[in-house]
Amino acid sequence: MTKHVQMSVAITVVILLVAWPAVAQRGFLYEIERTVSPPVIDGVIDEASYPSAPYLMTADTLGPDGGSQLNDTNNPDLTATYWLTWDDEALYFAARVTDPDVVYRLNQGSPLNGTDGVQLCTDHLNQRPANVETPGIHIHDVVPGQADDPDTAAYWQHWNGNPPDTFPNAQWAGRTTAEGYEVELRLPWGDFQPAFPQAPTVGTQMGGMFLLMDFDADGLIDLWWSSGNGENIIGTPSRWNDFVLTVDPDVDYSGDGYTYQQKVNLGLDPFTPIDPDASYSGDGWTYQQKKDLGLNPFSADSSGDGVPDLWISQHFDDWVDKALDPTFGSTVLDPDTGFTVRNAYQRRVDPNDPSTWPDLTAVPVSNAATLALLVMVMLGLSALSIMIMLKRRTQ
Ligand SMILES: [Ca+2]
Ligand SMILES: [Ca+2]
Ligand SMILES: [Ca+2]
Repeated sequence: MTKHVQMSVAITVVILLVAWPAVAQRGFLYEIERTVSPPVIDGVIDEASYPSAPYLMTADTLGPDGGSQLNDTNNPDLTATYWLTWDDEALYFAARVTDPDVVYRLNQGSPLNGTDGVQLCTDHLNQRPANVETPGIHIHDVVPGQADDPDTAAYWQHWNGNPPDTFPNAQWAGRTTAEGYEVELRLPWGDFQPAFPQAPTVGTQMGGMFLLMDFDADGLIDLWWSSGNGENIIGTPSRWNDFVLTVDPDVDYSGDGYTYQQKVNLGLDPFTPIDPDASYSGDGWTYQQKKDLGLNPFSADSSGDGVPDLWISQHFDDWVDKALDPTFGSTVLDPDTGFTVRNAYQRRVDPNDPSTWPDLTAVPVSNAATLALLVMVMLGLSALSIMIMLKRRTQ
């Protein structure tokens, strides 16, 4: 165990023993909403790609938007606003902290615990182990640094339960602000170790937690807030919170004008754009061809009247209006018999050539066959009766 981890676990144990009796209780559910475009990791949280409703920790809030205050504080203005989002490539984390007394790297040997900063804890395989040193348990420490001092530029330090170290492609950035600091972190899914058995998708569940550390010039920790249920649970991943990957069903994630829910309802991948040269209607016309005609590019029967667009186009002039008319299939072609356009399609006859139309008033073949069978049965029964009568006479 490295020094800073030993210190982290030691603080955890002390806090648990002294102030917070162990409560075998999980934390809160944090929904991680998918982003349409990846955030720019530059230390400035100004992009619309972050979900509009971040999670907030203040001294007065508890619950999914709050946290657990683990030390007394003389810093009542301290708040932390957290954003988490995701796409096919990565998990993104950002935090905006209001802290009027920002200090960094008080303890160079233990940067995870000796500086103002935020931590994101991840149990990406949702293993829920009791031991923080279990492989797959990761703690990410993000510190904003000081813009006027290149030696204390923004940094990120990662600890995981089972070396060798992971996340070779992580990106991070931070900066101080008039109110405190902001940090951003990008963690590619491919860097998580052990690897995901399959790429994370909507509904993927993980364990996770946020942590906010606050120091001032005396170097002693003033506040350690976690998003848990009233205790510092960093050393016990089984008590971390629930993270779940979600989407907004009303958002267009593929940039083709269709929302997530519309794509799902059509049976299409909501994250893959429509290909205008592909056919989605089953009638051979491409998406763009049907779209240009004003027809439904996802159906062979735009009007839903049982008569396909293609068949109408083969038999009628001004056919697009007819293909869009939901009453067109009920149009009567022969007033004497009630023969309709839909009847013509169903029998595959020419709607413009009455000589091809069947006589709907004739007894259907199936009925004639039933009648013939009945007659044969009756004849058979009659013959049987006659034979029985003849037999009785001869006795
Ligand atoms: Ca940014
Ligand atoms: Ca501080
Ligand atoms: Ca139709």
